[in-house]
Amino acid sequence: MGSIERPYDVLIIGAGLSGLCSLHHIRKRFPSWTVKVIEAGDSVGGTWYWNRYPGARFDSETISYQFSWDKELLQEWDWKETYAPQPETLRYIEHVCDKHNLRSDIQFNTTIKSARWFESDRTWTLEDETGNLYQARFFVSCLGVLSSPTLPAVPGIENFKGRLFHTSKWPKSFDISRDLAGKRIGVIGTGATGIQTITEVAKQSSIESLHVFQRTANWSAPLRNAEITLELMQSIKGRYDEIFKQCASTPSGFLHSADPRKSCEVTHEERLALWEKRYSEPGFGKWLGVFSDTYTDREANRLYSDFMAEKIRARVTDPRIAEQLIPKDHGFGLRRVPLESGYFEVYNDPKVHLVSLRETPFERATERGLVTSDGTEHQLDVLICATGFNAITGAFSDIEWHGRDNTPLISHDAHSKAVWASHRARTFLGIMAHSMPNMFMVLGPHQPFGNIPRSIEHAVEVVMQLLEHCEQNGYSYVEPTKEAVDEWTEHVVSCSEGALTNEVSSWLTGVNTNVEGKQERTVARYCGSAVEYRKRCQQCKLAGWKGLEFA
Ligand code: NA7
Repeated sequence: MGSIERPYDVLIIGAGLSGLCSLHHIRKRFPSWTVKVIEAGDSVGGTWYWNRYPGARFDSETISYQFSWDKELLQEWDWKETYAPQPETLRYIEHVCDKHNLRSDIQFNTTIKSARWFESDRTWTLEDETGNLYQARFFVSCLGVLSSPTLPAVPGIENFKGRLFHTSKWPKSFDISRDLAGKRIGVIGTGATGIQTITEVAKQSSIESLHVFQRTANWSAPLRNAEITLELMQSIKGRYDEIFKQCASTPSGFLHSADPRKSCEVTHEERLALWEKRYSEPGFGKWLGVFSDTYTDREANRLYSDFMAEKIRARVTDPRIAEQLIPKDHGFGLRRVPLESGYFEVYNDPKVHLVSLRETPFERATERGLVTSDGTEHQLDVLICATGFNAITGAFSDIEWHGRDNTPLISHDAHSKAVWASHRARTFLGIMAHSMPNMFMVLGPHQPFGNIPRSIEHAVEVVMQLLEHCEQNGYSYVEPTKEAVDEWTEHVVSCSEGALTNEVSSWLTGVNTNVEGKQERTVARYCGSAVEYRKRCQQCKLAGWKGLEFA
C-alpha cells in the first residue's frame, strides 16, 4: 500500500462535466474545505475528452447543453454550430477550467480501483491502481453514465493483425484522411456513435472499403446542423434566462416537449403535417416533439414508425439494403434516437457494404479480418468498435467497493450481498445508496438522463444542499434508510410502467450483451419527468431530508 495523503473534506472521482460542476460549487459554497478531483485521463472533459472519434458531436442543442451558472461566460462564449462538434465542446470545457482555475485541484492520470468506508473515523479511503491512498469525509462519484467501454467477444479477436480500437479510445494522433487512406475499414455497431463514425469514415474518398457490421438496425433521423452566425449568437445571449427556464419546464430538460394532442385525436393529414414539420426541423423535436401518445400507445408508435421507415426507403437506392436498415424489432424512439447527417445515403456508395449480423453472425476473427457464419472472411486493415458502454452502473462496477460493514456496492450475480446485485440499482433519489454513507452520486442510476448538463446541475445542487445540512448541524454521517431506498426504487419502477421504451433492450434499459449480468432489462434511470424528479427532491428537503439518517 502506498502513502496516505492528508484527509480531504471532499474527494470527487471524474473531471467530466459532473466533476467540474461539483468542484466549482464545493469551492464556492465551502471555501474553507479541502477538495480534490481524481481523474483517469490526462486532461478534463470526461465524455468529451475520450470520445474524439470522427464525427463526434452533440445532437442536443449546443445552447442548452452548457453550464448555466456562469452568466459572464454565457455572454463571453460564442458557439459556432447549432450542434457543436467534439473539439469545440472540449475547448469550451477547457475554457471553463482555465477561467475558474479548476485544474489546480485535479489530479490527472489516476485511476481509482477501490473505495473503502471506515466507520471508526467516518471517512472514505480510495486507492488508485498504483496503491496510493486518498482519504475524505465525503465522496462524490462523478463517474459518467457512458464511460466504461465494452468490446465484442468475437472468438480469436486477439489474432487480428490490423488496428483495432473502441471509438471512445480513439487515438489522439489518428488522422482519418491520412491513416485510413487505401485501407479496408470495418465498423461494428450502429448506435449513436457508430452512425456518426460511419458517416464520417465513408466521406473519405481515399478509403478502399467500409464494412458496417450491424446487429440491430437503429432508427435515426436528420440532425440538420447549421452555423451559428455572430448575429444569431448575439440574440441567443439575450435569451439565456428564457432558454434555461424552458429546459426546466420540459420532461427531459431539452428545449422540446411533446405536442399535447394524441395521434388518434387528429386526422391523417394533421398527423402528417406535424411529422413533416418536425422532420424538416433541426434536432430532437422529431423524437420528443411529436404527439403525446407516441411512446405509450402501440398504434401511435406504429404509425410514426411507418412514416420514418418511408423516409429511409426514399434515401437508400437498393430496396434490400433499405429494409435491412429499417428496424423491425422496435418502434421509432423506443431507444435513444441518434441524429444523423447523411447516414442513410452512405449505403448508396459502392465501397460501403452492410453486413447484417442477424443474418450472418460473427463466427471468429482471423489475422486478416472477421469471418461471418456464411463462411465469408471480411478482410480488414482497421476495425473500429462502436460497441457502446457498460452504461449507468458500469463505471461503478470498475471499482471495488467496501461500504459500511464491508458491503460491496455492485455485483454481476443475483446471489451476492451487494447493494446492487446483478447491476440492479437501488438508490435514494438517485443520489445515495444504502450502506454507502457520505457517498453522493452525480448522474447515478435513477436520475433523469435527458439533457445531461441540466441533470448534472440539479444533482450537484442537491448534493450541495445535503453537504450544507451536514455542515450546519455538525453531522459527519449521512445514509439513506433501507425503507427510503425501497420506496424510491419502487417509485422509479412505477414511473417506467406504460412506457414502450422499457420493453426494448438498450443501454437505457440496462442491457449490454457484452457484460456478464446485464442480459436482463432493468429500470436503470428515472423514466418520469425531470420536473417531477426535481419536485420530489425538493419535497424531501422540505421534509427535513426525510429518508436520510444523520449522525
Ligand atoms: P450504443 O447505443 O449502446 O450502441 C452500441 C452498438 O454496438 C449497437 O449497435 C450494438 O448492437 C452494437 N454492439 C454491441 N456489442 C456488439 C456485439 N458483440 N456484436 C455486434 N454488435 C454489437 O452505444 P453508442 O456508443 O453508439 O451510443 C451510446 C450513447 O452515447 C448514445 O445513446 C448517446 O446518448 C450518446 P445492439 O443494438 O446491441 O444489437
